[in-house]
Amino acid sequence: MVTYSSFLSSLVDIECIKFGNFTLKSGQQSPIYIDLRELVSYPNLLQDLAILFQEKIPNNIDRVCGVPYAALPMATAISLHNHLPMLIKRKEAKSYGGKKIIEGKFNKGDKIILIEDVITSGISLEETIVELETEGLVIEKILVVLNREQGGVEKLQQKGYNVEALFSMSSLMQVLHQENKIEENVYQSVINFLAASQIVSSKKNEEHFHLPVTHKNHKAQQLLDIAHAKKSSIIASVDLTTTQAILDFLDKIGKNICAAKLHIDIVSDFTEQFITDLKNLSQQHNFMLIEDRKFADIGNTQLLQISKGIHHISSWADFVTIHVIAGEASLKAIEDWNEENKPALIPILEMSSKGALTDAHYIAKCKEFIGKYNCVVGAVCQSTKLDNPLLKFTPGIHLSASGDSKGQQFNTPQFAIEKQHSHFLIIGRGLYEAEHPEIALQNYLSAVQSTGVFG
Ligand code: 5BU
Repeated sequence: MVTYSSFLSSLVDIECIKFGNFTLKSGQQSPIYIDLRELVSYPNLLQDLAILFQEKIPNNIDRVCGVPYAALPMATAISLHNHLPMLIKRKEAKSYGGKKIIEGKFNKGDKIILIEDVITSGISLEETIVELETEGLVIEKILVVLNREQGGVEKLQQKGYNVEALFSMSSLMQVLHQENKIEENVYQSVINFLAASQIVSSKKNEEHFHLPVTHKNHKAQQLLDIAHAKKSSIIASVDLTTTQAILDFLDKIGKNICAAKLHIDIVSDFTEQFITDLKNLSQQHNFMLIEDRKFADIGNTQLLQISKGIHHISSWADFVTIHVIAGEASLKAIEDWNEENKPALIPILEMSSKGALTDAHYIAKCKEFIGKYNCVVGAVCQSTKLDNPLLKFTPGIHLSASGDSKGQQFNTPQFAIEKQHSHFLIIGRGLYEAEHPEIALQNYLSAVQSTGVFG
């Protein structure tokens, strides 16, 4: 059975990925060279690629379209594997016989999946998209083998296209490193090279929105310190229901997140030992703990809910979420609570779900008082702007889905950071439902870091 890492290892074996000293088209010197055109000579690997892509193909697709040359055999493999009719987008229109730009049968309005080998700045894909749309085709999704992390994916996503890459340069390097496919010094030189080229490409953009460095609340300060140290403002929402599944998942991704958010009341086999294990893991991988309990009662009951019961949340959670529907006094009760290591509060101002009742009036009323309390570090919201020093936590983040069938609405990490100025991104199913959460996390991290939020 093909896996992401076995596929990448094969790409190194057949020298589609090479390490050394190469001069790129731009004249730049690079320690890594990737050319996926050679794949055409390896039918087994093309078949593997089709298998890896299979889960990323939506159900409603009418045609698969390949762009010459590297993506042609890939699109063919996908077409055969999924019994999807294929189209070819010519490089230049034929100069005879009707100047056709697309080969193959299609109808206007057909939904297509566009296959590309590599995306860099996205310019050539943009040109292709215009040509296909002019022919009346609807680009439902764009699948790319490699995201070179030079802004192309983000640019197309901002234009509303659903783009997904199998690998990014960073995730690819991480996998090869973990698989011992490359020497440590080669790994380091490529990582340095990638970091430098990302800085160059991000500097081409205008002013960035930055994650603050300091905060008056010590828990918020700790969260910011971790985020900057790891260059990750990602909070994993671990909505898994058994203790082992939660611990296993966090052990895999813990080193690249700044916090884990739990719903402790969905854990079916909760034990005291779980809290011990969770805390140990959070120390081992240096991430903080958020309980998304969404308290919504009078002050006195909330204090009991936070500190008592089998979950005794205040003994382990660094932060808890809270609705301030019960009014300012319910918040003040927690501020006045004389408990040294009480969790900091993240009030919910605006929910991500369709038809949420958190309207502008409600949000404005909440904003009138939440900033007064030292125990409040920020708020959960979507497009609502928050005043300094409140930190913005945004759930409803996914790289490839726009929502679910139960009301959730997703935005991309780039949208949340660049357009909504979110400080921390809360990601659930995008990570824990991924076949390889570590690789998925790398893709989310690349998207976050490409915004320049870390300066
Ligand atoms: P998802 O799998 O990425 O959709 O998970 C999102 C998580 O964030 C999940 O635990 C929700 O309960 C939580 N959430 C949310 O999605 N939207 C909100 O407005 C709030 C919390 Br508040």
